Amino acid sequence: MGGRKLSPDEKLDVREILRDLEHYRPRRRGWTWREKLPPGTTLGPFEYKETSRPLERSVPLPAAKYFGGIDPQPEMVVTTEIASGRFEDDIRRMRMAAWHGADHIMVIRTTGQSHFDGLIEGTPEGVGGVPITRKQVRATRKALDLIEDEVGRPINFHSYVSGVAGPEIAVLFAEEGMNGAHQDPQYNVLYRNVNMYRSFVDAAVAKTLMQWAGMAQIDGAHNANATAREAWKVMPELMVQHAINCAYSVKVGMVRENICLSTVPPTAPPAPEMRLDLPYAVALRRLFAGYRFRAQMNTKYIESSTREATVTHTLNLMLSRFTSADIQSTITPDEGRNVPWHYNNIAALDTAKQVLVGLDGLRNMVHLDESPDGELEKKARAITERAVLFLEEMLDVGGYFEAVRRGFFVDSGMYPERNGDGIARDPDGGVAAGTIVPRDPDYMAPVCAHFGENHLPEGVDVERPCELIGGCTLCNPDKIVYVDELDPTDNVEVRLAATFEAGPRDVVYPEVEWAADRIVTMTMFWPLDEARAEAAALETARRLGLEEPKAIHKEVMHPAEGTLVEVKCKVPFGIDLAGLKIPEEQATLSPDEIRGFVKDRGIKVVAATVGQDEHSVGLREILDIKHGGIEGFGIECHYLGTSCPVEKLVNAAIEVGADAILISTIITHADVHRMNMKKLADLCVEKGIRDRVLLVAGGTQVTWDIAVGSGMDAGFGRGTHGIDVASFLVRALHERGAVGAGAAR
Ligand code: Z97
Repeated sequence: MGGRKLSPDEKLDVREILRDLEHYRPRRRGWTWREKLPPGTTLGPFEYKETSRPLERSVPLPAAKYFGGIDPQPEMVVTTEIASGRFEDDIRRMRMAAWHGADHIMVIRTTGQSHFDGLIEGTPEGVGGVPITRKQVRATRKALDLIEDEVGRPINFHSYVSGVAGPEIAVLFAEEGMNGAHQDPQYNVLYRNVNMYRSFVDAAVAKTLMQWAGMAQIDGAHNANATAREAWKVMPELMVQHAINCAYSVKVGMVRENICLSTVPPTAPPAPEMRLDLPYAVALRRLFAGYRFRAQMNTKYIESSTREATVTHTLNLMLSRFTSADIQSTITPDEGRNVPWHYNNIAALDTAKQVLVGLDGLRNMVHLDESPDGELEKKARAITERAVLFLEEMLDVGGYFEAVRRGFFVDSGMYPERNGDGIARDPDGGVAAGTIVPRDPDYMAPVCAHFGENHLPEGVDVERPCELIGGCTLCNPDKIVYVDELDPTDNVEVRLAATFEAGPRDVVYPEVEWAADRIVTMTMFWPLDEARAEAAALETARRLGLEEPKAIHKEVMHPAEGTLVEVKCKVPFGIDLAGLKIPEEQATLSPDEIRGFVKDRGIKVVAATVGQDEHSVGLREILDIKHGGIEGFGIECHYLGTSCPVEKLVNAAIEVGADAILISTIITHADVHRMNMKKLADLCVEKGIRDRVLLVAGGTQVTWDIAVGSGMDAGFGRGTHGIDVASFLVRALHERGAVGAGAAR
């Protein structure tokens, strides 16, 4: 695999990624924005205003088949967050995500890495979360190289720089070609109780490194949103938090193009979301013009309903289109109920793509009412004024550190109201208090881009301090010491043997999170109250022989009439691929292909239900334009009604010059459906038209084999749509060529 392009029908080989990992070097540093296309760029039948260069390989939205398979990509970078706890599983999900349009992959941590006091080397993965290790970072970046070559677009890899080991993590990220990271000293102070002075000193070091590596930085303001009891009340404070991190980053030397605000629409329905969140978004973008915006989605109010989460996300995406975003994050709709599953990452990405592309160029037609007395403007101004007053008060009391001591931040009041429940920290307390050591007059660290200013002795004149030692690890990666996982029982090799390579190679298991996790879901409606519906659902899963059933979502349709229950459980077996019977694929043609053929050549059919069969609905749905029937493709349909004698159908076929006769039967009593098919076929032979007319039978009990065995050319059962029949007709007529088309010709 190394060096050559992945093939779409080939799985990512994790062992290949791991091979020779100690010698892998990242091929670039820094963040990459999308290549925007000029407004007016066309793709398929449409013109777009806000798109970027399409992917070379991708999975388009399901509806793309009606539009020539186009897959327009929004102009903003699109994020997905992946952290199953096992990087060998994550990288496969990253590949799927890239095919659905993600070019910013965040490896989030389910454990607080900032509780670790040092950089972790040689540690196993997956214990209580996802600690960041060099091996994990390197293997992931190496896999992403392959994936980005496959889709034809650079992929940004991202994680977090926090905790007292923040600077060390920043070094690791710079060494390993990480492209972006969250970095905000306020996160340490407020949420991890790391000493505040230490946090800011560390942040200066970390930010310097991130700037050296060209990494994009995302701040931590969104955490106040997620933590506050009433998230919409922290809007003024959020602005202050953004301001502190932006100003500090600029002071350290970071360029504005790499400084991203992490913004979250603070509310969700049933709040009147847009009327609260839009003024906030507008105010923020005005106040921080020149910085980048990373639009996050609201997760605070997500519980177990993936539907509800998706609607909130859609509203959030509208907000991004009404204002702007440089990076659009996506949160998986199952985030509220489990560690996100493969297909939910993809669902979120598709939601983003669908909404952003659907709202392409919206602002050309719809303008925000920014008149001075309008609601939007008044609210935007009020939020900004509150933020400025907050900042002023902070300065009045003596600055940020004193403000934190007094519990100014994450207070549940809407400033200037204060409820006295903010997060207060002791400036002399917290993790690593008292650990800041003044630099000695001859302080010297022979490393580039970190650990501050060197005080070189008089007369020593070097361009880079590391020249004194023949290069630091940033300049000379061969100096990096690569430590592999040291735990003999929990390491990637052991896990691979237990998952990917467990059992015979051709036995497969369903999965949602990790290879061979065997998890499936079932959706059930029970005409019961919530408690009994859940119990009934779990009992059903157990009786079906499924293991470890657990209700992951319940929704009351009516307190007495019934409850929807979603259950997850484990399948106790694998499927032997050798024993699988794969039906021959009857792929449908695209609507355009069918229309094109019909337009050129014309297709006529006669159709009826036959025998004593009055069941016309199925056939009508196949024919009728309203239900996606074959009429809609331009096929000329002569419907002869119900209980039609076979003779009448054949005569009509001759009269109109039909290319096909479509019969439908639901009644199968005494094999009457087979008899009617045989009768039709025989009569066509007798009348000398059998080679010129296609015979198609349909009905709930009809199968392809039954129909063909009874003299038909095709048979269609339950679940058939007009496009299936139309595709068959076009293919069959195409195969026959111009020869003998039409019953009377
Ligand atoms: C997001 N969904 O949008 P530790 N630093 C900052 C953070 O925001 C975070 C950490 C560090 C969320 C992701 C929340 N953010 C989760 C500014 C976490 C994480 O691994 O807990 O030590 O640090 O980003």
